[in-house]
Amino acid sequence: GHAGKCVWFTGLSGSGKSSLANALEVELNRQGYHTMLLDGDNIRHGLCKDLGMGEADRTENIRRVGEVARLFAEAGVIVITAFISPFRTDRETVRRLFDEGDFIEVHVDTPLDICEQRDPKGLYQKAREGKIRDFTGINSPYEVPTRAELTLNTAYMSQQEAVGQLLKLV
Ligand code: GGZ
Repeated sequence: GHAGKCVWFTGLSGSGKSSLANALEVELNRQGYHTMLLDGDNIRHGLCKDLGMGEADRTENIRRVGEVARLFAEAGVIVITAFISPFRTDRETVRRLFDEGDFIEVHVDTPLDICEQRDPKGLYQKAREGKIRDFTGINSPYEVPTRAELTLNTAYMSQQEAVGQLLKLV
């Protein structure tokens, strides 16, 4: 049947994963593609509401998202995911669920200091104050991708430019 695929955004909180994922989805829909956007809003409040932010729970979160992404892709949908997905081995495990070329890892490589300046939800400040444990980039690791299909630094690039690069790849 029609080959679906998965565009997997990874990056820090506040890096811009969600806005890029949304902008990509809008453009793909405009071009007539059937898409499914998976993010914390529709996953962590439902399928994964039993999971927290410790390492094992993040691994399980990403495993479940990967399996759901594969199901949608098998149905011919372009799946777009926006999770921090901080651990390299977890991302590689998801990659192996897909045929070569059907998993597009996109590193939203916005530097930590810029994410922290943006701090749209005040979470970095809370983490600095010790009010959030295991906050990615502060007291929980983010393992930088070594084999991303695309790296985007939103600090030096307009969203329009970033979406243009994404469309060429998808
Ligand atoms: C990182 C956290 C944390 C901790 C709550 N660390 O920027 P946001 O707010 O909207 O997105 C972040 C989201 C991270 O969930 P993910 O499912 O993407 O994480 S993972 O892929 O690691 O499973 C952030 C918020 O939840 N948040 N606590 N401790 N981000």
